[in-house]
Order: sequence, then structure tokens, then C-alpha cells
Amino acid sequence: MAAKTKKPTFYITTPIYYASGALHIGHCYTTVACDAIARFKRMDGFDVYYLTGTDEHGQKVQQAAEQKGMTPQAFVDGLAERIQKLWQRMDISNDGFIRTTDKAHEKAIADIFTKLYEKGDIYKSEYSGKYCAPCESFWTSSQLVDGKCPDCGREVQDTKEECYFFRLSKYADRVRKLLTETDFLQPDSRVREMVNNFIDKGLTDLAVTRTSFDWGIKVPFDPKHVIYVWIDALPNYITALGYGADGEKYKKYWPCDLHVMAKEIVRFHAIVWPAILMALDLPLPKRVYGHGWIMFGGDKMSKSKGNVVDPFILTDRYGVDALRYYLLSSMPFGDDSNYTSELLLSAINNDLVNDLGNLVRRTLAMSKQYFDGEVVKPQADERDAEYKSAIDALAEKVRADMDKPELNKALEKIFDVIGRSNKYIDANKPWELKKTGDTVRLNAVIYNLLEGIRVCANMLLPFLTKYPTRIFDGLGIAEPNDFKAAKYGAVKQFKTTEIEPILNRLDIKKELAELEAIANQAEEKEQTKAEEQELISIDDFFKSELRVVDIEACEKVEKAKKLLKLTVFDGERRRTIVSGIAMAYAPEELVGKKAALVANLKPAKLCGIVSEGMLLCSVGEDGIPRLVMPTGKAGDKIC
Ligand code: ME8
Repeated sequence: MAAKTKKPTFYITTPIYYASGALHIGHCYTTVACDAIARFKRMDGFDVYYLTGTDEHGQKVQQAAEQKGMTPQAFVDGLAERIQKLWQRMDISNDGFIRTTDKAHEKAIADIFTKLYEKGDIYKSEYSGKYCAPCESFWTSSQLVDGKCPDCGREVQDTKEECYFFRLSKYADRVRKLLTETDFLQPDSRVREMVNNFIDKGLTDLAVTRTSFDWGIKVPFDPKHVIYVWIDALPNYITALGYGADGEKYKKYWPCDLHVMAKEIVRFHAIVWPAILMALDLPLPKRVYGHGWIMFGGDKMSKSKGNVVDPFILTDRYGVDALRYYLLSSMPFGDDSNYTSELLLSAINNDLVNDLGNLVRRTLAMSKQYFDGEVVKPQADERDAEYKSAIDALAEKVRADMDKPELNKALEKIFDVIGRSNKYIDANKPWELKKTGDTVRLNAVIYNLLEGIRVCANMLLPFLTKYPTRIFDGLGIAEPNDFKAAKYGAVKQFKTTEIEPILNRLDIKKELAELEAIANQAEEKEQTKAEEQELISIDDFFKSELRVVDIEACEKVEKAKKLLKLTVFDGERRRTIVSGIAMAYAPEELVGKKAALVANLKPAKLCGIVSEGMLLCSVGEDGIPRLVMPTGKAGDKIC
């Protein structure tokens, strides 16, 4: 017996998205595009591994969690679940989902860090730059706006911080060659951006740890340092396959065939990631593709209007196929393009309802009416040669576009055959053949149309997840798993039935008004929520138990620049309090002073210390909290 030939592998990835807020259709764009490529490759005979996931560490995530009054872990757990629900909704066929808080990932990152350190490619030094205390952010001089923090506009201070660096400069020549002498990075415009903006300017070593926050993977041999986002995030593409843990998947699927992301993070994928892999002596990915951005109409788009582009709302109203089709068809893959509701609604009406929907509806209706759904393969006829060859050529053309990948062009080719099919109906006028009783020709015309529809539905399977399946039901044949039958004449006989359309023609004006109403409702809801959050009742206020306390001892918290650890006496007992007041006081200044304590707060852990309450502060224009110092004696009530 001949040995079964092993399928070639194909490994494709999206970026791992920050678990700091809800995802929008921009994230759907990358994920749906990779899904279409993954589905195409599976049908084309490849053993595919499609990976997506979430980037869950770092200061931004920690801050977002704090704002919600949650622990970072509970916060990212909720978001990771919501993100996976979104991918289920979008019919994403990912094989793996990595979270950077997965224990296996955390261990692998700590090992990678140690390995690079032992090799000398990570070293400890000092980072000097500008520091914005309220934002806890470091900036280089060139990042400042008018000499001030680009995020909050406040004064920055010169600062030095001990941190670890990755020796990116050592790999500059090899990375340059990779970008300029191979097809590693696409499209070409991205290569020019990388070379002009980064490589030609000289690659400097990259700071890869921070000590200003602690939500992240600690440097195993120096745990006051937290491994900073990129060195934690980029290796997800190998840790997800079990790299470093004897992963079978790693052996099978690495090197990656295609990393896809938008242009703003191409620098990390096309420069930093290959350099890390070079330092680890691992094979490089075969291709990195940096697509363009979906723009939301520039400044005019208000935050609340962002709700209109909430993928859950759009798919509730129009279905998954409509959103998938819009994302994949209307954006040239490498370029930026604008999202508007009008464009989405016209794509639905023009392409899915008019062109495809009408073709399927008319053809199945005629098949039923003229032949009770039974249509057989006819003799070849010269008159149909052009239409048949368009059907025959389709799979190859789509394959060529998918390889680039130019997904919108692939869809264009399919819709070109759909357009030709509609024209073929108009040119052959089946209703006249019926009238003149030319049943042989009538059968041939309907058969050819059914074949056109079948091959188009076959080629649409990677892009749309609902409509093609329904079309195969209508055609009375099993949905294919591959493209082997995507040729004219593969079916000898049809037994068709009529099907419900998946989408009906939309009244664009009405839909726009309704989408606007949804946006306004969302805006009102947000506002009411904010107002409700702002106004509290007197009963709410009296829930807080405020007391005068004596500060008996105070010291710095080693890992946190902003925190002080205080021992206070509340009239009954001593408590430990961690407070963010270190920017305003030296510890010794506070001993003997009085403060106002919120005494009935649930204890919270800050930098590993349990804080049993909170001290009231005033925050001035400089953003620095200073203690409210009451009079009275320890234990007095404040109201
Ligand atoms: O950058 N148009 O995560 P992120 C097109 N965690 N694509 C868009 C888009 C838009 N308007 N908005 C988002 C991160 N995307 C890091 C990645 S990878 C090792 C770490 C997509 O949540 C696009 O793929 O900010 C973009 O690159 C990505 O979401 C950024 O996601």
C-alpha cells in the first residue's frame, strides 16, 4: 500500500490583542483576514495551525483594571472571555488561543530571558530619559510635545532607571539583509518604511524591563524587574506551540508561514522579532505582512459612535457573512481605508443581495419551475465556451490572490464570475427558450448557471461561513471540503430546491437612521452611567467610615516609586496602609502627623503589601496626591 503523503503545514498568526478594552472592527479585520487565509489553505490541502490570543500584562492593563476596581487577573479573565466570544461570533476557525498569563507562556518567557541574558544579548544598564510622574511613563526627548508629556501635557523630569536591554544593535546588519534581500516583509511599502525610519537611523538596544509597575513576568534572577511588553508578547508565536517544553506542535509548525498585523506594529515583527530569534538561534518566520488601517472618519467619529462599529451590534443586525464580506472585500489589503456605515450597507445591497442573492434566487426558481429541480449535464456547446472557461479559471485566480495575500482581489474575481452569470441569464433569456419549447438548450443554460453558482459558492467557503452552506443545500449537493471539484462539469445531475435568501435588501436610509439611534442610545446610556456614578446619596456617603489617625511610622516601598508604607493608629488598633504619596513626602516628614483614614475599606494588596484602608488626599494641578491632615485625636470620627 502506498504511504499516505503528509500534508504540507501552514502556520498563520494574528497579533495578540491587548486585553485592556473591548475589541472593535479593526481587530476583526485582521482576525477575519487570517481566518479566510487559514480556511483557504485547509481546503487547499494544508495542515493549518491558526493562532490568535491576548496580550495581558503591562502597565496599561494594570491601570485599566485599577480604574475598574478589579485585580488585573480578574480584569483580563473577563476580557479574554469576551474576546473569545467575539471570535466565536465571527466564526473564527483558530486552532489555538494563547494568553500571556498562561503559566506555560510565563515560564517559557522567563527561560528565554535567562537564556538571552546568559548569552550576553540581554544586559543590565541604566535607562535615562524623561519621566512623567502622574503617568508613570518614560519618554525620549523626541517623543515630548513642547517639552512636556505627550499623554497628559504635564512637566517631565530627567530620570535614570536601572533596566535590562536587548542587544538589538548587534543584529542590525542581519535584519537589514533580511528586509532588503528577501521577501520576508510585505507589502514592499513597509520595507521602505522600516529601512528609512529605523534601520538607516541606526538600531539602538531596546529597554526590555521596567520597575515602575509589577503586573507582568518577573526577571527570574532579579524580580524587581518586570519583563516589558514586547519581549513578553512576541515570543507568544513559539510558546503557543510549546517551545521550550518539548512541544510537538513547535517541531511541526515552526517556522511560521505568515504573521499578519497592521502597520503600527510592523517594526516589532519585522525588526525586533527576527533579532530575538537570531539571538536564540531559531529559524525565522517565512513572511510578515503589515496591512493598512481601517479609519473611522478621522476626528468626526465620537467615542460613542464607535458603538455603531461594535461587531456584536453589526452582526446582530446583518449577520456574520455581511460583516466578513465587507471587511474582506472593501479594503485593499495593504492600504488604509475608511469605514462608514453607508459603505457597509451598500456592499450588502449591491454584492450580497443584488448580485449573488438574485443570481441564486433566479436560477433556483427557474430550475424548479422549468425542470422541477432536475437538471442534467448537457452536451458541450460552443456558445458557452467563454462562460465555462471563466468558471474553470476561477480557482487558480483566487489561489494566486490568496498567496499574495490580496483578499479583496480574490473576492473580486469570484464576484466577477457572479456578475458574468447574471449577464449570462440576460443574454440567454431562459424564459424565451421556455416559450419556444427549446428544452435542450434551456436545460443547458440552467445547468451552466448552476455550475457557475456551485463553483463560486465553493470558492466563497473560506470567506463567508453561512451563505455558501445554504447555497449547497439549494443545489442539493454536499458542501465540499476542498477545491478539487471547483471546475465546470464536475456535477452530472442536479436536484435543486429553492432556499430562503440569507439577506434581504436593506433600506439604507432607514438603516442609517437606526444605526444613528443606536449610537445615540449608547451615548445616553454612557452619560447616565457616568452621572449615576458621579452622584451618590447621603446614605452612600455614610457607608464610608472616616477617622482621624496618627502616623506612627513610614517607609518607602521598594518596588514602587509612588508608594509609601505607613503604620497608623486609629484609636483602637494599628494598621498598615500603603498610599500613593511618595512623590510629595519623604517618609520621615510624616511621622507624628495626623491623616484622614477611610477605615472600612476591604483590604487590598499593593506591591505584595496588604493595605488596611486608604488615606484621604487632595490632588493639585501637578497631579501629585498630598494628605488631608485633620485636627483632633486618633479615632475621632470625620463626617
Ligand atoms: O498592538 N485597522 O495589540 P492591539 C486595522 N498587543 N487593524 C487594526 C485596527 C484598525 N483600525 N485596530 C486594531 C497590540 N487593529 C499588541 C500586539 S503582538 C506580539 C502584540 C489590529 O490590541 C491590527 O492587527 O493594539 C493591529 O496591529 C492590532 O489590532 C493591534 O492590536
